[in-house]
Amino acid sequence: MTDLQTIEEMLEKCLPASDEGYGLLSEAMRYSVLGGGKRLRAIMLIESFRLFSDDRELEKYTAHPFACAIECIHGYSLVHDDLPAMDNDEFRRGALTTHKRYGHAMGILTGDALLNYSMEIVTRAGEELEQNKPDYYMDNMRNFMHAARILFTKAGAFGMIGGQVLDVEGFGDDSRSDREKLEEMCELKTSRLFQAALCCGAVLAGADETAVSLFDDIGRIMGLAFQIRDDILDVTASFAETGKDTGSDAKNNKSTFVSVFGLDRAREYVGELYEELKTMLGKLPGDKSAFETIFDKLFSL
Ligand code: GRG
Repeated sequence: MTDLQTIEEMLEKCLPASDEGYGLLSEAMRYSVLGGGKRLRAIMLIESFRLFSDDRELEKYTAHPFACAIECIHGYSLVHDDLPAMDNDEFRRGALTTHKRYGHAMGILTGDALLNYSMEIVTRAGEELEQNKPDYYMDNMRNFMHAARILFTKAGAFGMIGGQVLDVEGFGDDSRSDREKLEEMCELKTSRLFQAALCCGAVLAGADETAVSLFDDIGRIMGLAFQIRDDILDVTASFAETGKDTGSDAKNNKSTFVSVFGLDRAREYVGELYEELKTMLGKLPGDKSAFETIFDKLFSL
């Protein structure tokens, strides 16, 4: 499996140097992205690429920059999610949240900069592919553009940001059950980025539509299981285990899978989704051990 060290080095190299640019912005960008994190999305993007291609040169020019870009997007979403206008959290990854460390305005600007930087990384990678590997460029540009669209759409207004709007603003006049509403929000807010990671990797490697669509389903279920697990940890785990403020959902009066289902049923539900994920993985080709390890670690509660 892609090791954490490799991802850290890639991110380290790809982010602007601390003393570059204006004020403390580059330093705050590095603080927000490099300060720990499981790198799940980057690892899954690269692993889904490897399931369909063993071309390490193509991986370097396409999957690696996309992996950095998705971690920047994930980093920005956490920075903004922690802001006083949203969850108002003080700790993340065992350290002060970005706005607590650099101030509210810089929290907003750092998130903005990271989102924009993700697009800089992807577009720069496209140019580098054209300049350094013109034959690869001709063969792979279509997949590259398709992956870029997937990434930015899944993270956007009709994806992750849309989910955050539902989280912050609620559902208005909507007669569906709490469970249906919660699942819709979670599929947008949490699943979309996992789907982006899995689908981008597969598309960049030239996987066919059936495989990409299966990965889309896997990402959807994974996000659901991940969010339920996060809701469970919010009431059961300590700061030492999560590195962030626990009890945050109750503090913000949020409807969660634990408040809707109760703790036992929420745990059971994660187990059911975990089984579903393993069955879906079985339908993909090749060595899926990296995904099996990730799912075991996350979901065998
Ligand atoms: C602000 C537009 C905008 C979106 C925010 C991601 C998100 C949407 C909100 C985070 C809320 C939250 C805590 C959801 C639970 C799932 C989640 C994304 C947890 C954090 O992801 P990890 O555990 O983080 O992969 P690390 O630190 O390991 O990178």
